[in-house]
Amino acid sequence: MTETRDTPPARKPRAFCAPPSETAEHRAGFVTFVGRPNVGKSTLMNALVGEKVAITSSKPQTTRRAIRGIVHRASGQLIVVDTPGVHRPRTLLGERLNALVQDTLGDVDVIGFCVPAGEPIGPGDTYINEQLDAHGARVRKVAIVTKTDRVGPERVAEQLIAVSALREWDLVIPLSALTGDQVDVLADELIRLMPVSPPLYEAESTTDETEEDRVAELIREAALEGVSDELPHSLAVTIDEMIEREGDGLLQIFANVWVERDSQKGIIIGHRGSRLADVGRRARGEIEALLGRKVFLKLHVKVAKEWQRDPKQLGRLGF
Ligand SMILES: Nc1nc2c(ncn2[C@@H]2O[C@H](COP(=O)(O)OP(=O)(O)OP(=O)(O)O)[C@@H](O)[C@H]2O)c(=O)[nH]1
Ligand SMILES: [Mg+2]
Repeated sequence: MTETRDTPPARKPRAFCAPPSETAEHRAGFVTFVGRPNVGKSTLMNALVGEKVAITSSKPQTTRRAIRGIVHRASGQLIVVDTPGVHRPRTLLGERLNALVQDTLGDVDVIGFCVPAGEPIGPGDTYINEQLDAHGARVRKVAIVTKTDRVGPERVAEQLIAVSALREWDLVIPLSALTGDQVDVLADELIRLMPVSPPLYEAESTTDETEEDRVAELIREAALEGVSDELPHSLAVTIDEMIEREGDGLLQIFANVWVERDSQKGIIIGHRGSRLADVGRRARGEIEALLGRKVFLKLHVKVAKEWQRDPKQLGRLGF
């Protein structure tokens, strides 16, 4: 028997659950967002997932790993792979981050090329666009004009025309991850481009990042705020231990904030430790929100000389 719209309102609504039928055509697959640093890739992934899976900041090179965020919709599932911004590498770390992006591009169903609405398309963007040629028609290509809330409709239209001239895209879409405008439209369109497939992740999961990695990233995000020049690039965070205190069960987190030079250590710590205390306070708030419990956070600032250029130290820091 089919249900009609005349169903009496008194009747208890059924929980929505897509029946496993052949006509349902549940789709699932991988999409990666690529683009220059700072164009809003991680903010967009978080908006799609509905949770802060990746840290974001106004500093370039915020993302340093391929981070997966899972988007669940009735019609399908998207596994978003957020990647580091592609840039001209100046260090071994930079080279490795660019190589990571290249590797990721070969592994996905859809590539989402991101350009901000307010900045003209430049050599950095055209370089990345050319890299997409290596991935044939099997990989769908979508252009995403980000940060539309920052400009007027005329500028958005200009950018849509400019990006459309780069290649024949499967989709060109303007959106704002900040206001959420068009984010759901993108999710629906991306699902339509995915292969028919059962869900690849369980319904509750939003990422496969470990708790420890997420905690380290939240500390790095807090440390990034307010620093400038080379310092954002020089920061790395590792976790020594996350352990419950006997008695009250308080979660104790012991973490290291790495910098590359002694002078940077002083900046991070600040006058009488004031800056580090502030970083710790902000990070702890975010970590408690993520884990849903009280934590004690102890940060140590350490120097790993020129770690961005040193293969051994890069390995130790997880790159
Ligand atoms: N106004 C506005 N700002 C945005 C939007 N999306 C991102 N931003 C801001 O742009 C900055 C960079 O955002 P991210 O998401 O970290 O950029 P990214 O492309 O992941 O950067 P990398 O990881 O360094 O490559 C942050 O300050 C964000 O708050 C948006 O839709 N509107
Ligand atoms: Mg990012």
